[in-house]
Amino acid sequence: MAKGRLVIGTKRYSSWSLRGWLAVRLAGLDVEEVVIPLAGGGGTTALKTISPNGMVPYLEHDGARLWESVAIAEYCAEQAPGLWPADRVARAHARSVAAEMHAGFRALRMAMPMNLGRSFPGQGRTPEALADIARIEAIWAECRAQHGGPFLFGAGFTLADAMYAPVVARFITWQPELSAGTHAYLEAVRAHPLVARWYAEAAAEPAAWLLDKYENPA
Ligand SMILES: N[C@@H](CCC(=O)N[C@@H](CS)C(=O)NCC(=O)O)C(=O)O
Repeated sequence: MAKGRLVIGTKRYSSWSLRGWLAVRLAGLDVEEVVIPLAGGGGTTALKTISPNGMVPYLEHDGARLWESVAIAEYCAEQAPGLWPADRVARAHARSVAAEMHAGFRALRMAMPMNLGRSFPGQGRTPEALADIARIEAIWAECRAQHGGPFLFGAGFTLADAMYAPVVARFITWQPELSAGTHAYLEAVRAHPLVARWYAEAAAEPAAWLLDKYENPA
């Protein structure tokens, strides 16, 4: 029997769920996966009785209860320490860029929501979103220059990559102008087996879960 459960939202749209799911899968936790179709905009009533903050991801594992993707990520790193870089200085850097993602880039998240099944080139380019994109490209370039790529901290996919995986998905969907180095990083993350699996499972979700606000953005 599984040691708990991971509650997530619609894979096509739920960027925070993707972060938590990647952390849990990278750590190899034995948990049942429960997918709740999102209503969008915080209106998913089913979550109010499941998750303490009414949001996904939410993890129950071996007596522990965790909400907030960053708390789930840190818990997973306790179970599998290799999810952060081994070097102390690199680990500090990885934690900082992961925390910056968790705390920020709201303009990008609002202007270019995650939708794994669509393509919206040229749309969503508000000045604020473009400023967020510039900062993200600078973070990725610095990390990859220091650690050699293809991921942010070298050859291994860490929790820093998990935190930015939904940004990769946004860039693939919304196609802002990006550097060659950023494109190389998008390809590396998109090709990771867990990311590929998430995309495939998103594509198999029922059509009834589609939300007009994300399929036909203004
Ligand atoms: N700060 C939270 C954000 C979680 C969040 O906003 N999750 C969204 C889905 S991506 C949610 O649960 N929305 C509830 C809803 O749409 O009803 C985290 O890091 O986990």
